[in-house]
Amino acid sequence: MNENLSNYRLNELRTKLSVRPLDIMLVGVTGAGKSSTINAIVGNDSAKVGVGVNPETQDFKPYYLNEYIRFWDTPGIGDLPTKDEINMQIIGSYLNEQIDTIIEDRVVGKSYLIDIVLIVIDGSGRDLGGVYKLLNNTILHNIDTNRILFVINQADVAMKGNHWVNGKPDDVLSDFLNRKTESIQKRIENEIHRKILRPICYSASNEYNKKVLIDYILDNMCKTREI
Ligand SMILES: Nc1nc2c(ncn2[C@@H]2O[C@H](COP(=O)(O)OP(=O)(O)OP(=O)(O)O)[C@@H](O)[C@H]2O)c(=O)[nH]1
Ligand SMILES: [Mg+2]
Repeated sequence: MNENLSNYRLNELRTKLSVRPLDIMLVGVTGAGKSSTINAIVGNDSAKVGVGVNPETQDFKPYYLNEYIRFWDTPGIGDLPTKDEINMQIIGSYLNEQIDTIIEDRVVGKSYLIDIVLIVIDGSGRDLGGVYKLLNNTILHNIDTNRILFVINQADVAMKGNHWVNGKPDDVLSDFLNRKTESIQKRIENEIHRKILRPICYSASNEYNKKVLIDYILDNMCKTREI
């Protein structure tokens, strides 16, 4: 529990990432567990976690895992429609923000601030309406599909807490999670008319599969950042 990940794959990051940190923005509906995910990875309680589905995070804030990886926490969608509109506009402007690329103190060009959008889905529910809203209203207009990743949190309560044994899913829950992942992938592909990578499942509050989550992010950002 609470394994420190700040040195995880560090040599690889050090040799391959010559410029600024990888920036990963977590988005999703309120209560999906974006802030909990950041806390599980970054390893302390720096991102404030809400109670149940009450909206908690109100602003856009960066959290460093180490000097090479930075996560951005964002407010969840599904609160007030007017607030959702504003937050989706802000997400769009972050995705379009370009910053100087600096190598050895020299500006060598411009690149997007946000490298990857991580869409955090609550694995305990079925409703993908908030995810579709985010995709259709802002994400798809502002970033290439190959820089969007989908992940499923709250694996522990996917079957209402049943079949979660000793900090991991038993065979019944594993099978359920596999089918759920496949179904979420297909539903999203139908909605956006594009192929997506098969999502992975984890549990932020149980720290289950958090290395799988980091691997998933690092292994799939190779196209843009050559990891
Ligand atoms: N059982 C379970 N609960 C979780 C998990 N991840 C988060 N939660 C709980 O879900 C609730 C919401 O978590 P947050 O991390 O605040 O969710 P958020 O997506 O940041 O929410 P907003 O900031 O409102 O957008 C809290 O009560 C968490 O403890 C998980 O993996 N399993
Ligand atoms: Mg939050």
